[in-house]
Amino acid sequence: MRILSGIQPTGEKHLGNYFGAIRRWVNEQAEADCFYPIVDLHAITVAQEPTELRKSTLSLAALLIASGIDPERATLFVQSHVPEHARLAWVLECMTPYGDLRRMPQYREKSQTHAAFGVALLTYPVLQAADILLYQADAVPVGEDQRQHLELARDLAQRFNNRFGETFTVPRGTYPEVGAKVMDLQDPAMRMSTSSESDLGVVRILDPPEHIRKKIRSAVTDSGREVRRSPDKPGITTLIEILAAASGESAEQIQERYTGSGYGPFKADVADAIVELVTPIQRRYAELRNDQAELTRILARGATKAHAVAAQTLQRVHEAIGFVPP
Ligand code: AQP
Repeated sequence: MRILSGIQPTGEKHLGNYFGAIRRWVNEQAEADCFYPIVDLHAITVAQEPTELRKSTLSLAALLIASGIDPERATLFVQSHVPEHARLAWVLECMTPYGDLRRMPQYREKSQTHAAFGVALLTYPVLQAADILLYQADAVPVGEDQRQHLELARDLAQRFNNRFGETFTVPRGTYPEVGAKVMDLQDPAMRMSTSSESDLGVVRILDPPEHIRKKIRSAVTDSGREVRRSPDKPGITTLIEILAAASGESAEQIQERYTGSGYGPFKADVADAIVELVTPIQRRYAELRNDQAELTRILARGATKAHAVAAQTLQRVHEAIGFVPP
């Protein structure tokens, strides 16, 4: 079983990234052959400050290891260290209908909120397909926001296989039962996101405990006092789901426990559960983040392993489409 999933070295990673992706990556690595790229080629689809990008690529590697990714088991690497990603993306772009990309929800959203953007904002789902198909991944653990991108990767794999013969494994997206879409604490109609408008709405894995408590205390709720999941209670629903994801309890158990207690004690417990979850990660991160030489070594080893697999796939692709070998 081969697994691939990537993460961008931008912003500080939040509970959505953790429940939707990172924690599942840690669980998968015991069972499967896992490839986890830090996708810096994706990060530059919007402008990045070079010093900051370099720094956040290494800090993200430290955060992933602190969260439990074991570089001896999983292949942790930087996407730009393996040139086959960009090379396969070009081949796939040549067979991707323009209309399919214009319909992608993230393109529609970001093209409206950014004053100027490059064409890569339109084409990056094809690069994402290349990331997955290069490693012949069977499964791709991601959050719900990636569902349409995964469909595109499947379509491209099937289209390529039909036209040129069996070349790619057709991947399937896998989504968690809880935490597939963690919502913003200030605007529970929106997904919790790095580029969210209000910092108060986003709980970051590296937030100090007092910030976490403040964010949970200030989370928007309705004026009632019933701890219950319901479409007319999106704020409370978000907090119940976060507590369920952090504690492993079901939403029903949580609702039962807080019957009649009001929002105060419930919110305090949500904050405690998050602090308990992130404290050991923060401690390990503080130990790792300054050892740049070790992080660089780990990423170089990962790139060598990733390159060996990626080069084989690209060679098969080039043969299939009729390129003359070098
Ligand atoms: N709110 C979320 N709930 C569940 N899963 C989420 N993911 C992101 N937000 C949520 C999942 O996290 C993984 C890595 O995402 P990423 O950092 O590479 O990029 P992203 O999805 O673009 O993250 P952001 O925070 O939302 O950044 P912006 O604001 O720049 O778009 C993916 O598996 C994703 O599904």
